[in-house]
Amino acid sequence: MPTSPFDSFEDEPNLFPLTSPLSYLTKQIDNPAARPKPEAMKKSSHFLVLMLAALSASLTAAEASQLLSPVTEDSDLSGATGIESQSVLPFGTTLTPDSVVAEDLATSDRAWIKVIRNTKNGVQPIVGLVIEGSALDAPLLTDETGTAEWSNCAPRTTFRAQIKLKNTHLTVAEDSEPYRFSFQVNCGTSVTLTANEDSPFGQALSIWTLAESARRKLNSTVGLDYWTRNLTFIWPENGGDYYSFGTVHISRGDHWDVVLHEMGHAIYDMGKIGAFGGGQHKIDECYSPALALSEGWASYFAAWAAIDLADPDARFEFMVPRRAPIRIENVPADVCKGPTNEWRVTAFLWDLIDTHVDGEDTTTEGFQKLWQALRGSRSASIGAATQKFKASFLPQEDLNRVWEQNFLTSPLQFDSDVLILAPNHF
Ligand SMILES: [Ca+2]
Ligand SMILES: [Ca+2]
Ligand SMILES: [Zn+2]
Repeated sequence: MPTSPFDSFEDEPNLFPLTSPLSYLTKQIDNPAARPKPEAMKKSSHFLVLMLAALSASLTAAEASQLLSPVTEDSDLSGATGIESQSVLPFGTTLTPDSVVAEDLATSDRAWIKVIRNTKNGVQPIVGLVIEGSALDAPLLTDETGTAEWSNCAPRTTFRAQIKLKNTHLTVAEDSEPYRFSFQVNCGTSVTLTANEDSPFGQALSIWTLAESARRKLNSTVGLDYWTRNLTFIWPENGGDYYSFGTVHISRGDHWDVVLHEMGHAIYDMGKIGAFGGGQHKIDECYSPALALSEGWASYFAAWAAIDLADPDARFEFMVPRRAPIRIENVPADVCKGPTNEWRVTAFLWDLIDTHVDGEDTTTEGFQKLWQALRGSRSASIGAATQKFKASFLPQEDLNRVWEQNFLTSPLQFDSDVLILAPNHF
């Protein structure tokens, strides 16, 4: 069994606490592969501290490569067009709905507020929006249909409703301030705010409802006790899509799979699922075991959050334009073979939880079991993660079958509970 390079951080309560010893911060910034891009540097409030720390640093490359990288570099996922097509929007943090329509209700003592987004796949409800206003005793919350009810209002009263894209766990922001919008609500009416698919309003609401829906799904599946800080999504990010120092950066809010992939990095980080490998990666190539695991797990999270487990052709839509759609139930044969490829890591994890039978895969374990097995483990590779699965819930034969089918390499071998893999597996 390989030694985890992160054993010494086992008790670190938070990956990037402001109170970290300088040496710990220093090691992160000194890792060339982990060095944030200029855009990330500008955004990071930790940067000055890190720079000061780096001045007194002297780590060997080998030492540096053993350390966690807090920065992901996902230019392959974004594609060139996704990065260059956005410029900083001129409206600040105030969003303008694409349409607002009010209709009279049959009853005069209540009002409905509905927020939706039109997409080519249908109408998407915007869930979990917090509606505030002077006429309200308590804030209202939009439900799974994007609707909130103002009940028992005094007939003919009216108020200015305000919505901020922020709750206890999430923020969607231009920089540090959350986006907001306001509109008038009259008692006795139904007001519907509609977003276009890729307008500024539509992109901001897309990020919000993707993240909030995934948060709710996590809450009902594995709980949220690891979610210890407000997770901010910065959009629009000209520097492309990446996760850096606890913050998610998004170039296109309407690209659901990339948004959820970047959120996946944050969940992986907070849940201490595995190591981060730094540097560039191309989805169809092989690289370091840690990079393949962190990228593969992030896409697996995106798939779990948004794709039907019974889908016979589970795939992403926008991710990696040069290869889109990225098919994860059936991986193309030309993708680099073996467990150091992120696409195959995603497909392997997906086969463990999906309900569609393909080839030798009949495994239908829950997301929860994989989560419990990996949570806090900071696994260094998919091989190390698979060992955890074997130890906690799945027989070796089943793992071997799914492994072989997805990585196209020989199955895992166990000898007296010690994992033995071909050299390139770690
Ligand atoms: Ca499959
Ligand atoms: Ca399966
Ligand atoms: Zn990534």
